[in-house]
Amino acid sequence: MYEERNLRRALAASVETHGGEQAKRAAEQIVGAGPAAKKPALRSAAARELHGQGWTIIPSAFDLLETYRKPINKKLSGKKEVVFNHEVFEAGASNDGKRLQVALDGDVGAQILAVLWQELTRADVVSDEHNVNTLVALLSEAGCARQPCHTDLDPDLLTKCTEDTMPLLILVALDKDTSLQIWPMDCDEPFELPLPQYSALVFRADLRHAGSAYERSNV
Ligand SMILES: O=C(O)CCC(=O)C(=O)O
Repeated sequence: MYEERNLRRALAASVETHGGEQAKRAAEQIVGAGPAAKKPALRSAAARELHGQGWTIIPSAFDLLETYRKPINKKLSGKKEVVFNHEVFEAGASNDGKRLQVALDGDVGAQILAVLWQELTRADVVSDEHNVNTLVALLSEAGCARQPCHTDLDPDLLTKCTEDTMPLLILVALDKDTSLQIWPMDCDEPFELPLPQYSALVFRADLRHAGSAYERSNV
């Protein structure tokens, strides 16, 4: 069991260039989008920031996800998967076992993905090549260490990606005091990027980052 008052909840989702048709259809119903009309290349201020520095924040767009806290909490009180969390990023390295995740699938997952897609579309950071899929809730238990620096996909496999086809990751902070460690391009040192409650961090799959250390149990 996790102490309700000590939980911070976040959602992480991936935006990839394949899969996720169900969520996209659900999203299309919400936003009323018809059959895909080819959009011009991404050019909103948020999209320019995303591809210029590697990330952008969509502020306070996700307070309506509060509605889904009950089912998310229920999932988090069940069986969870351990996420890598060792000091050295290598197979078999020790892991404190305090960074955990659970897949958010089924109807609730599809509904949340639809909300995400709607906001990503509104912010104009996704292209017709993107689909949103693979939704997880992340939980860091008290004393969870910082993750090692990593990218979620191998950057060597992404060199041919355009802004329209670059896979993206989204981290939604459902509680206060969430952050992510970020290594901007060409920087050896990370900085801690605070994520305001209900904001979403959208970042490119080639951005180096790490989950923050947390003193108290949180997501
Ligand atoms: O736990 C977090 O805040 C981020 C996790 C993460 O970046 C990852 O597992 O790839």
